[in-house]
Amino acid sequence: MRFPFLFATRGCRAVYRLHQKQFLSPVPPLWEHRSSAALSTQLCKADRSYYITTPIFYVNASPHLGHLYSAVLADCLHRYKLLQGFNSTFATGTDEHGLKIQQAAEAAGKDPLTFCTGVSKQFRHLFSSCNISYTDYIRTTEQRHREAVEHFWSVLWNKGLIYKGSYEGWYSTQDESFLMASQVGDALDSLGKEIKVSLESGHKVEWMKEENYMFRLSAFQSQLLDWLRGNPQAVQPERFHQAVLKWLQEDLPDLSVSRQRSRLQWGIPVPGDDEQTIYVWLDALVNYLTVAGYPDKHNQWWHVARHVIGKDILKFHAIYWPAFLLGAGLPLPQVIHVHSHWTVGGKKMSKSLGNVVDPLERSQMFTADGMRYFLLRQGVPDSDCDYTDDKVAKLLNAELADSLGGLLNRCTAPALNPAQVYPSFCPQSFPRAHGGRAVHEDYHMLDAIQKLPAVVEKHYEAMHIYKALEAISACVRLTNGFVQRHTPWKLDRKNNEDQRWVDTIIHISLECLRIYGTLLQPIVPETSNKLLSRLGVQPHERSWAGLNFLARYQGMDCPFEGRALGSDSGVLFSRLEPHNADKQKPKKTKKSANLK
Ligand code: ME8
Repeated sequence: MRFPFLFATRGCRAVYRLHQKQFLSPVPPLWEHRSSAALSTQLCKADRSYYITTPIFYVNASPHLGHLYSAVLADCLHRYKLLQGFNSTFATGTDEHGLKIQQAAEAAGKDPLTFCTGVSKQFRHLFSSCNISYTDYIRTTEQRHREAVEHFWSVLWNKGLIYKGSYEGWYSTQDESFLMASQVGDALDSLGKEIKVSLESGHKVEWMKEENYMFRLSAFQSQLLDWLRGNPQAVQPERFHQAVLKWLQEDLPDLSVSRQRSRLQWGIPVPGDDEQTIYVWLDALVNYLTVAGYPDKHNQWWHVARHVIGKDILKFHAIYWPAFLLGAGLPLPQVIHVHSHWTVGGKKMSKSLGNVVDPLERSQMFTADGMRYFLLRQGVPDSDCDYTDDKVAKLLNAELADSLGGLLNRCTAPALNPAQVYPSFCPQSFPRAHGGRAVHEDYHMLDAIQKLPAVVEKHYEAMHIYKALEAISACVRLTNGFVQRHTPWKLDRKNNEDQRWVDTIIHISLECLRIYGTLLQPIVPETSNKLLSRLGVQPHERSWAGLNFLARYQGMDCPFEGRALGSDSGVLFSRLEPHNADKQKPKKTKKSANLK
């Protein structure tokens, strides 16, 4: 055993160096891609694949708000990359093996597969109701996944990275996680009995002693440290990167990667040993490879993998998973995007507290776009956020209904736009040099909107979606301010000069709206579609490359000028009445209900 292990480890190092080089080679920002056609073609050929995943969700209970949040974040990144012309694959699905699921099925009096199929369908239904545009929905009970896991196990085994040993220590079934003594504390259960719990999750832990298979995790400590130090963007945001580095400086014992079949039947048996079941986390993590086509067709996608995960599963993704991959000689994920949690009433959602927010119900109440907008506008990856229905209603009314919807309504209303067209821009009214009818603030607005796509791109890339939305929202306010400042409804249409100025104001405002609609597609696909259709923007004109704000101001032709608007299909986003929105929660005082 010893020789192949040493050999394998050296082999891994060689593979790792190769990939690290790939990690370290700087990828030019996307706006540089566009600055040179030749470079762009070259890079696009090499870099056009994008692969984004959500965690696969446990089917022991129905989906909650946090699950939708992970899915919406990943969906937003996927849609954004598609707009940029990338070939993007987006995987989500359900994690169906393990003791926790076995026990939940038993409690429900169902056989495990029937139980899993039922809950997995609920996730699928939620995701389709919320326009989560995944390209693959994986269930770990599928045959393709079983084959991938068996192959992956055999690779690790053949490299001498798995050995038979015995594990004695704490185990949390809720987290499906092994814990060291330092990670365990005392607590009282609901009957006042003393129990041991995981300090991190608060879930009950039990002492277990078992013969099982161990993975040589300890052998990867320094390679993992090198990977993280050499790739400061590998785990984002920074605070989570630091957390992983800290863990890696502590003891990193070998990891138990199987359970005795007598205790855990609901899982994939260890190849060649029917007495053991593969540890559910090893099984689950391999789903990312299964979707990519592992073991023989994964090359196109695997080297560009990015995982969106919640902070609770960081250790599994940033330590165990990269170690398994290094062991198997596979590239490491490009980025692990970590997000924080949603709390309700300042507390973790839990059945016992009765504060679990049902995302399906909320998306029916606030619309799918409404929930997507709220989660992405208010969710901050760095820190936990508290959910209330009241906050949702206030935010959506202010930003989608009043600000964005109001702007569209003003500029397309027959009173101001009787011809129902994208009117002409008059360069004399709004010259590049001052001197027309535009004032200082108007130039400031044009400048801000000109820069907006690059700002949004930067934030989308870093999964700081809330910052992108903050920037868009600020620009919408600027455009509303522009219209308000010039009160086009007061101008005299019979006067040619006034008429040209009115047209110019509307042209600019519609151009602003076109930019907002295009940039918002990954966030609120239905609302954006409605907005862009009303402006007469065709589906092929909605990509990132088509953004080109206010071409006429830059002396170029504008393809929209003079074009008929699309038909009016009603208000962009209906205002929510507080009594509808606040169905469950007691009325908040004005102060506590303030938006962030
Ligand atoms: O951990 N706020 O599945 P899971 C925000 N099957 N996001 C939350 C959240 C909250 N309060 N609670 C959960 C598992 N999430 C494993 C994953 S992956 C190979 C296996 C989100 O059903 C968050 O992304 O417990 C978390 O990581 C994910 O749901 C996992 O949910």
